[in-house]
Amino acid sequence: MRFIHTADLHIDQPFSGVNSEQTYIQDLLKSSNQQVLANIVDRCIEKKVDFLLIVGDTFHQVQSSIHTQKLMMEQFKRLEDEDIKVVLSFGNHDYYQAHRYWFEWPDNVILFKKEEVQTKTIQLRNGESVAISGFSYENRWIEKSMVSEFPSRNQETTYHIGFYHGDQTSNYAPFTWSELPSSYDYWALGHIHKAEVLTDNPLTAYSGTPQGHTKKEDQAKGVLLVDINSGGSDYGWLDVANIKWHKSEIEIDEALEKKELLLVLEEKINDSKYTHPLNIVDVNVTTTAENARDLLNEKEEILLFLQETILKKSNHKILLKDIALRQSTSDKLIMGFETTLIDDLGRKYKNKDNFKKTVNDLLQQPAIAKYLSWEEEDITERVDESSQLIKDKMIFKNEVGQ
Ligand SMILES: [Mn+2]
Repeated sequence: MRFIHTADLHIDQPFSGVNSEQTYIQDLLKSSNQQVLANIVDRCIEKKVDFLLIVGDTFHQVQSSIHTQKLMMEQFKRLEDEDIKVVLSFGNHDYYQAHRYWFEWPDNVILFKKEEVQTKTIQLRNGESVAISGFSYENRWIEKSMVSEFPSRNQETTYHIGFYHGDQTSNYAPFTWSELPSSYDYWALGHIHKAEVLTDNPLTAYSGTPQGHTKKEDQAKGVLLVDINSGGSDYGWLDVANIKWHKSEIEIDEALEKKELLLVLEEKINDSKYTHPLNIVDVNVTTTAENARDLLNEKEEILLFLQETILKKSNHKILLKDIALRQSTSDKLIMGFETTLIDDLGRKYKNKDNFKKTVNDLLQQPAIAKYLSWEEEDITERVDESSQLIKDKMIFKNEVGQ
């Protein structure tokens, strides 16, 4: 048998931190989630699979939009026309509530609707058969393991597949994959967005999300195409993403003239290795060049300028999301917290009483006190200046771009 395993599509989830005023980008962002489903269906047809497995969190919300539902039914209908089945369960994001749905599911779609393990059987075109055991969420959380509910391997069918949406943590049907019955032929896992094949025997895998929605999800591999027959099993990843997240590390040579800085950055970011329809790039610049400090000082403006230039020159394929600057050899302290902490402290010390209480200690020291004087209205300015001094001496967590 041959099938595609996917999970965690999170259709309608926005792409975090991507703000573009370009209409083209906005449109592409909006359509990209839905396009991924169409891409998956294309691959199912092209690879002539027997069925498509979708292990939860297809929708980002419990209440998916009518438009999205319609689109999904249309895509599944395309598979019905090709005699390809869809087996789908609901996860913690899209936990099943029957009244949410406005359309009939096409006949080729087999749903797990219950928060209990059930088994569905499919007859394959070649006469073989497969039992699929799984469950859905009917609530936001499942606090107990579902492992013990899985039946032993079906002896009547050629194959047996297990569906499990969850992980080790307490709210998501807590389990570890080593507890799952090993007599099954395949374990299709969902919930963890990072793609990972956990074991080969039986083949047990998180397909991961086929398209990342945040910069942390830059490892998305796509969907798993799996072949299992009496001779054994084989699998491979198919990339179906429209939008791909990238981290780019750029080093700037010390001798670089300021006048070349923007050009060099532009050339390095506008890289032909980005092949997806839209590539969202976070850039870490490592430099020892003194003039690179100007990048930091005028960062917002530089970012906007580069965003526009690169978007245009890459033919709308590369969207620069952010630039972080790091000095490779410097006396700066690299801090484990974000700049906002300094701002928070700043707000605290702008309070007159807090400020006075703190400087009072200094005023007790004659050697220092004679240099200290301020008007009450200067407090804000002094605190802001001090915050800036601290910021200049440190590299913060949000600046190293992790
Ligand atoms: Mn989930």
